[in-house]
Amino acid sequence: MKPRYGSLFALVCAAALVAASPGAMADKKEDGHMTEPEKEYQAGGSPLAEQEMHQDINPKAPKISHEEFERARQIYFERCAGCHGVLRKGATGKPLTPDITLERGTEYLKVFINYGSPAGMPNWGTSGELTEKEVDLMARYVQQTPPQPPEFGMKEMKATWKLVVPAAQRPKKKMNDIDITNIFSTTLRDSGEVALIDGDSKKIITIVKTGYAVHISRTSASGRYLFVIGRDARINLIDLWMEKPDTVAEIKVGLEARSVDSSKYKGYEDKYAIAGTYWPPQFVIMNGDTLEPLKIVSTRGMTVDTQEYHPEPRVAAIVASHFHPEFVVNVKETGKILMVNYKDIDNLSITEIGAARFLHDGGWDASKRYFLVAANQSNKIAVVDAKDDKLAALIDVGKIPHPGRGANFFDPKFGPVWATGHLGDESISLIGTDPGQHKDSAWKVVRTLKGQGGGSLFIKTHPHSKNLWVDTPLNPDAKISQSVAVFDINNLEKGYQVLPIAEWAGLGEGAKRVVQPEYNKAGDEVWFSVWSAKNQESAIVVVDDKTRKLKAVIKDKRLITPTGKFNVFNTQNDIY
Ligand code: DHE
Repeated sequence: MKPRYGSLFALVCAAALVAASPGAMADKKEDGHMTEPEKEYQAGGSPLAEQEMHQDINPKAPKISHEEFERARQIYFERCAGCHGVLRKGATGKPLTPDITLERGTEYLKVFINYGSPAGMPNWGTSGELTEKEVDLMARYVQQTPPQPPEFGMKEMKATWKLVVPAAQRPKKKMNDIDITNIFSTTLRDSGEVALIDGDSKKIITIVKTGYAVHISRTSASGRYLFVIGRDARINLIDLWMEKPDTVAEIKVGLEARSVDSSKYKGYEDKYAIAGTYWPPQFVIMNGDTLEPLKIVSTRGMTVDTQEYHPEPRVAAIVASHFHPEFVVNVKETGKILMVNYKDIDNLSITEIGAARFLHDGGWDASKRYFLVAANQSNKIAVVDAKDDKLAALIDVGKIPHPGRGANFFDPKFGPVWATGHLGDESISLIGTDPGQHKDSAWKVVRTLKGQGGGSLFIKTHPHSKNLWVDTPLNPDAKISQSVAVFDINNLEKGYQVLPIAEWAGLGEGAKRVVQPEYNKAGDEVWFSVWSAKNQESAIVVVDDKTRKLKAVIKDKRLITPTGKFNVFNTQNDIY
């Protein structure tokens, strides 16, 4: 084993040296380390840090006191679990189970944690994020038996379920004079709230308290209800018909989560809701207008490629099918897409489609028959045919695709395409999506555009627009992370124009990352979040889509860390 350790050690140290030179620090991607914003993104805190877990003494592991174990456990869930998994079985990061870590030993692990690795492990010690003592502590901690957070079944869900306003006591018609179809449900990430912003007046209608590090909003099929999910797996059901829209039901569906949606198939509008959890690895089908939990299904099982058992396959994106009474549930670690038919939930039928690891986010093509989802660490896009419930294609794209819901438009040369940007490189892949009329282009990357740089999270257009917007909030260069690139769909060869969105916001100090373009209902305005830290001012910048000129800046001291924005109409109708 020694020589292998030696060469790995050399690699790690070489990487550390590169990272230490000022030039390399400016673009740490060159040496394989994660950039600072990327680290925050991938290794964001998990609510499991606060969860009680049992320490199991492993006689072979180095000594660790109970207090040290608790401190290390907290660090692990705040920094490491996002990549290495709750049970340390590995996800985007390598597995860290005792069979591996005990063999490596404390000294080796310390070097690794301190300097990071060219494969993407952040340099926790040399970056100053962890002290020397903490590095030593973490090296000893990862050799202990991983503690397991508790399960969360029907009893626990029911205990957290609150029907704030029963359906019968809710308004029979819309009680406000807001155009609710043009509301933007805006994630206020670090205050655990959403701001409902009137798309017409650009004023905050109300702020609703939601879960911890709130993540996404989705709209019910009728457009009346909003579902908001926090990382702590708390869901708020907000009724937009109320005089002042507010929570009418609430539930916690696990200990950590990211995704929620509701049934959209004809005849089942607003009937069911679904949420997927990171921990426990499962999804739950609920009553659509009360959030009463009805059916929980585990996602534990075999991986698609090596066909090995995985104990914690997290649920990533979920969408509601328009072709069948089904939810499309994307399971990250197994790389499987589950078509969950809700027609008879007592005799639930699930079609399991093998795709690739690790499934993350995605969206429909323009016809809403095909769902395209990023298998991010495989550098692929998987395409599911939601009519025939089959895998239509697995397509190689750029490095770490990250589409959000992607962007659909008509390419003058190749016909209908769906596009994704990438976290790992500057490319934008355009995939043909029409196997009927444009057979030759279907499920192929027909064009690769060059964007501003890596660190892209979201891409957007609108059927009424000629613009394709690509953000780059995780790029290490502030100039790039604080601006956005816009392409002319009818003249893609021309390249992009850069708009200095953060500058337009006129804010003071701050990261000012420009994130997630979102259209208004009419498709003539694009909204961007200018995302700074919790204690700094943030804003939303509204751009006129036709002229690409600044239209409005929304500032309010309540707009704390705005990130995702979800226009009710566009989200309801899957327009992107
Ligand atoms: Fe997200 C969507 C998971 C970090 C903003 N994010 C998603 C989805 C998943 C996911 C699975 C798809 C949900 C769906 O469609 O049902 N996100 C994760 C993570 O695991 C990750 C990497 C780390 C974490 O600890 O959570 C992560 N996400 C972030 C952020 O740091 C972002 C940029 C800011 C924030 O608010 O937290 C962020 N994620 C978003 C947004 C969407 C999203 C805005 C929805 C985009 C859309 O247009 O639909």
